[in-house]
Parts: sequence; structure tokens; C-alpha cells
Amino acid sequence: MGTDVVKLNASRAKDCSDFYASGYTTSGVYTTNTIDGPVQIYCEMASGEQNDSGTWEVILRRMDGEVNFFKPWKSYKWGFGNREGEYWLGLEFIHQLTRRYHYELRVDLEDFHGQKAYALYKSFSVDSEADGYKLHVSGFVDGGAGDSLSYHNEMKFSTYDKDQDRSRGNCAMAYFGGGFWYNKCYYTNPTGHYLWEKDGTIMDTGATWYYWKNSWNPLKSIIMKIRRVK
Ligand SMILES: [Ca+2]
Repeated sequence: MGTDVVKLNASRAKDCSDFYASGYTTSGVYTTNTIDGPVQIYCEMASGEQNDSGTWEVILRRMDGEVNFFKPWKSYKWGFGNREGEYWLGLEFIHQLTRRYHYELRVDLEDFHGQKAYALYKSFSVDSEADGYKLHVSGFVDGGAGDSLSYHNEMKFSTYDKDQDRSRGNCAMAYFGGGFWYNKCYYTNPTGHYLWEKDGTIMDTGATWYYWKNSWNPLKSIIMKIRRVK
């Protein structure tokens, strides 16, 4: 009978916090319900680790270059990739979540030498498509990574086929980027062309977060995840 209650609650789950509250405490892929129908999302059910406990919705994961992120607007609107691996949740779903509840954003970074750092933003939301999926991010807390995202605050979202950036050109085209809240153009480009560091030779168009090391070096892993704030 207890199991039935959990199922009932889960069928109405809007985000990972709802699943956690229903007794699902294992990280993995869950199906949430949105006004656009069911959507799969990776829920990180973290506990114990300092500053990282709680329930996180992964909205972007780069980790191995398995997925091509040079994709059009439609793909960024509805999401793509492998929920267990590299993926983008989709702007429409991010918007639907963040219009309903208050979320914070955490960006986890890892370089090719196993070093890690993060940046936390106490407030994160994305406007509707009619408003260009404009980004609102504030309340930076430094987890060693520095702040590369405030430069993108209040920017609309851009892809190679929808230029809403502040550059005279097209940031996504110019830097082989995917979609992002490009400004003129970026200090982080987490959907950039994934580049392995080879023989010390790297390019400056990879998935990067400049203010960690004042470097454009591509990173091994960038994860953007959001958590509902009570
Ligand atoms: Ca432009």
C-alpha cells in the first residue's frame, strides 16, 4: 500500500524534489510531467557531501564528446542527447520548471587532470520562448571556479540558426558553439565543440569556463544542474 502511494505521488512529479519526497533516493533518470507531456530528466540525489546535498535536476552534461552539440534552435528548445551521458534538457522544460518554483544553479567543472571546482548561483530562471528564453542568474557563490556566468545574465538564448546575441556576428557560428545565452560572445561556452587535450595542444573553442584559471582551455566535464529552493 505504501508503494502505491509513492507511485501516485511520482505520477504527478514535476521535478526531482517531488521524486525524492516520494521516497526515490537513488540518482538516475526519472520521467517528470510537464504541460508538454512526460520528460525524462537525470536526478542527482546527493547527500552528505558538503554544499551539494539535496536534489538536483541536471539540465546540461558534457563529459566525453559523445554527443554533437552543434544543433539548431528546435533541438535546444526541446532537448537532446543521452540522459545518462551528454545531454541538454531543453529550454522549454527549463522555463516551465523555473517559472513554477524558485531554483538555484550549480555548475560543476572538472579538468583533464582530475581537478574539480564549482560555481553556485542562488537564483536561476529562464523566460519564455516569446522572451527569447532570456537568462536570469544572480547570487554567485564561489566554489573555486570563479564567476563566468554573470556576463551572460539577461541575455537571450542563441543558436547558429537563431542569433539573439549582442555580437555583430553570430557567436554560435563563429565559435562552433552549440546554443547558449551568448553575449559578445562568452566567458563560458559549455555547449562548445568538445575537445580533448592532446599533446598539450588545444584550441579555444571547446567547452570552457574562463574564470576558473583565466584560461580558455576546454574542460573534461561541465555539468549544469538546478535545485528547487524551499
Ligand atoms: Ca549577433
